[in-house]
Amino acid sequence: MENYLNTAVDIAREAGALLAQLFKRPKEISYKSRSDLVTDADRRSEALIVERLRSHFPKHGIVAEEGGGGQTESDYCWYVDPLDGTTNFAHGFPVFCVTLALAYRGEVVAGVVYDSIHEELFTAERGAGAYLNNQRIRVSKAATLAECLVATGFPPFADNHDLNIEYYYRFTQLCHGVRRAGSAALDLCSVAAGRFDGFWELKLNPWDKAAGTLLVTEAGGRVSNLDGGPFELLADPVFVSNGLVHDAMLAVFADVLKNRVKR
Ligand code: 2AM
Ligand code: CA
Repeated sequence: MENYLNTAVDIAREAGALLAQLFKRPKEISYKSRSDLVTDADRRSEALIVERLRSHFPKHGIVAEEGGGGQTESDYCWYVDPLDGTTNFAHGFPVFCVTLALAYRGEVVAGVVYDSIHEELFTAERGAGAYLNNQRIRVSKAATLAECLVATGFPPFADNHDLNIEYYYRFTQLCHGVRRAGSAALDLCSVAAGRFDGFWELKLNPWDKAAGTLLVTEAGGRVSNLDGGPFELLADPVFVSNGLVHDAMLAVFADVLKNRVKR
């Protein structure tokens, strides 16, 4: 497993260096749909990552956001987001990353998230802890909502997810604040590193959350869906916390939902 992780780290560093270089130049933006933009950097980063993964692990499956991967018969599958935070990248806001995760029979066993602008490398292997630049990280110790900083995310144009505005509003009243930085993989790492005490997002793809959720659990945090049921990589939504405030946050989601249904 260490070999898989080391290779993933090398690839993430190489792709991250490419993104940092392209970030300084004028961006070429195109649209997958009205609300889904993509840049030349997404495609170039993905081409690099897929090429490297194929040469190291020719039998492994690859699921990559821009469609460059391919499924195989292997028990091993890589989930790749060549640029998480594309909207930030396109606008010149320096919050984005590369993320790769390896799943064995559907369970994520290793993950890497690399923020090349701030030179922060987050890594985790199942059962072996979570690390930031090779230093062990742990979730925060906040035990009440009143002392929490939490985070969420919205799809561009917040298509069909207006309920999240209500969660956002409610948590703004209950804790230090709600951040919405625009890269789900980095938000998850911020929970793992104890910067945020909780994070949820209603609609994400598996490549956005595969590595980051492993980071959180390996840092001692808890992951579930929004009603406390089991988290599933291939389903929505995702909710992570330091564990200590998990139940209190679940109660807020339930309360918002209940009051909304009544209206
Ligand atoms: P991306 O930058 O790789 O597209 C924003 O909070 C998060 O949502 C980002 O991680 C972003 O990933 C993701 N995202 C962007 N557009 C999305 C969409 N249409 N559906 C689901 N997730 C999306
Ligand atoms: Ca992406």
